[in-house]
Amino acid sequence: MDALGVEEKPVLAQVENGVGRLTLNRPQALNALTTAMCRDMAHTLSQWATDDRVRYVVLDHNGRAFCAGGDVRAAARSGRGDGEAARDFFRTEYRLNTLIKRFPKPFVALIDGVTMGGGVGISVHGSHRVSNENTLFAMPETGIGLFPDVGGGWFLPRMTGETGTWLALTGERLKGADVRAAGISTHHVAASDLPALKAELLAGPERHPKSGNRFSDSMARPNEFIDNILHRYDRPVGEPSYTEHLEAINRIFGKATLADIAIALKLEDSDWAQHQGEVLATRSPFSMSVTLRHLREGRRLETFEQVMEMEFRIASRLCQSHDFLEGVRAVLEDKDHSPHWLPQSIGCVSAHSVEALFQPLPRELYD
Ligand code: QUE
Repeated sequence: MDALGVEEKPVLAQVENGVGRLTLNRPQALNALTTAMCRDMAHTLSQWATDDRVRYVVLDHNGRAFCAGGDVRAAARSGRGDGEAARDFFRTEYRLNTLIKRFPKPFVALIDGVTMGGGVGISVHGSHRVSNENTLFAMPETGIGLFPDVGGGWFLPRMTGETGTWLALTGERLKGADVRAAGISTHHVAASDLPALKAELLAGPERHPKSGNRFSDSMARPNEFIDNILHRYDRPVGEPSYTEHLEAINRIFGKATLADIAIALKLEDSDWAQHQGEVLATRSPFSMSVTLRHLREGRRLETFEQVMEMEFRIASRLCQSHDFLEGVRAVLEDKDHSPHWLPQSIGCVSAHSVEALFQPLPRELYD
């Protein structure tokens, strides 16, 4: 509600100057995505896909965070019951991720600030992602008993070497230029340049005075128009700050099983590896086992849609699982940050219980 008691829309949509602008507008919840927000954005984007007034889309946000994730508290509330609302959320969110992946026009996400989980899913699949020094990326789901969804099964195993496996299992955060160096963003700009960049993107192309309302030649190729703007603001980034660990990341996180990865971290003679091992020890063993299997399968699958179907099978079941409900309780509700995972250790996760999440769902759960 604003000062006058008027309900604020959680997503703002407008078309101006040939540009479709979506603005995440739930700043008090760090723009965490609700089912209604995902449905709203999906509805708007599917119209803009064929609307000639829209040459490209710009996604930005109000408040300090771009998007902290999905409304997982609501999903857990549903998961404590029949899980129907949680499945409705994941179904809607994944359809939005797919729409963005398949969007037929340029899609520019300005990932300024916290961009985690669900926030990654509405940006990383777009054609253009613009980071700055305030961008903070993570897929932190194994810390709440979930798994890196929203197309994590697609983009994580397609990152250099085993970088994606490392980020997915540990939930490690990437900051600023590292987001660009890792290929999560396509362009990296100075935060102080963002207002001017945004103004140029939203001003769209000049219109030809003689052709009335028709767009100028530059707008016949919106990709060139956008690339030209972004190129002028783009700042070079060097090697990622974790370059010195890449050899160990590829060697250790490339192991066949989670137990092998955990043991290899323990045996490695470096403070960095010891720290990674300590981080893994705080994450859900079941979630990490599911995540590793999910990324290996996602690397093999040929289409984004196949990955999203796999993710829906997993999420539909995981939303009612012990570790998810416990993770949300410990991290987001009680905030004691001491979840009691079941099973407690990596060695006790049964392959059968992991496998069960990947099995086809009864037909009626898809729609
Ligand atoms: C893992 C997650 C999420 C998370 C923390 C995790 C997530 C999410 C939020 C979040 C944070 C602040 C909010 C909010 C949600 O935190 O998905 O509404 O105000 O949305 O460790 O996956």
